[in-house]
Amino acid sequence: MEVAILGIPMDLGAGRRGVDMGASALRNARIKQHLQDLGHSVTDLGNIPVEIADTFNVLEQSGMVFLDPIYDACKRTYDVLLDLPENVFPICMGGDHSVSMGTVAGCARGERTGLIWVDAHTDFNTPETSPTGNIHGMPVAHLCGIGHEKLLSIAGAWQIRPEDIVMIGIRSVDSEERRLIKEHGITVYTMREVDMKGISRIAEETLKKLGHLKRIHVSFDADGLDPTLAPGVGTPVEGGLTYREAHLLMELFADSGKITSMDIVEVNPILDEKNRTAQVMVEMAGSLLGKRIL
Ligand code: EXY
Ligand code: MN
Ligand code: MN
Ligand code: MN
Repeated sequence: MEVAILGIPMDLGAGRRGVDMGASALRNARIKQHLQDLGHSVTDLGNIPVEIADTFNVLEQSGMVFLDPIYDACKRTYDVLLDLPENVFPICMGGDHSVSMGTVAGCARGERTGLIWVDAHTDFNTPETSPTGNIHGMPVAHLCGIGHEKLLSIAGAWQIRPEDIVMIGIRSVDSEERRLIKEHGITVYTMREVDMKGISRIAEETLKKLGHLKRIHVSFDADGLDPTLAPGVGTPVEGGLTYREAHLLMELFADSGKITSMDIVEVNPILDEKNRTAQVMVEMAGSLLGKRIL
């Protein structure tokens, strides 16, 4: 397969510094070589230019922290992805999860697209419901067409339908966010469902639910994994996906042949232990792109 990796070194949407180095950490964990060893042809598109938090003055606007520079980075990301040839599989390396407003919209290439959101959080706050103002807690709402008009001009450019979204690994939802998730009928597999049903049945149900779609984007937040496995994240929550669950999930998605793009986000090397989190996320990308033992 033709794979393109793209860095979006942005931490403006998170409440703390460090995820801007996530893309570098993934390159340092040899993401390109790992995918090439699986037989893929990999092009590194470099990084999207992003403002640096320390040098930016305007903090909060309309209940959102760093709205303008986040918009700029997402718009640039969207434009680059939209221009990629149809056969290319993009891997978008964040950056905090606000990058997905650009990546998901760009990877959709103007077509109806399914979205699999692997995360501890549902990221479905709006500027009105957010307890923090941090935009990385808001990308899915914007992708569904609710939120601030400036961000909706990218994220909502090709709206993801709520019925085309499946979330897996969820274990932290704010109270107003919970109401919105229910109102919009988003399919959510919390860790309780992972424990009760097992990950293989969840993968099967997810693929069945999204089976009518030609394009499916997997947005993988490193904090979906258990923090003992992926300590390098800014918003860790106990009780996440194990190594084996996450691997099998990626493998079963790969088997479907339906996945057309991926995000790897929220890897924070400042908080990590010897780049373990980036390494495990590189392996997840390998499994999603067809790595097999035999
Ligand atoms: N729900 C909280 C908020 O909106 O601030 C926390 C969001 C964390 C988002 C992380 C990265 O997925
Ligand atoms: Mn997230
Ligand atoms: Mn998260
Ligand atoms: Mn492996």
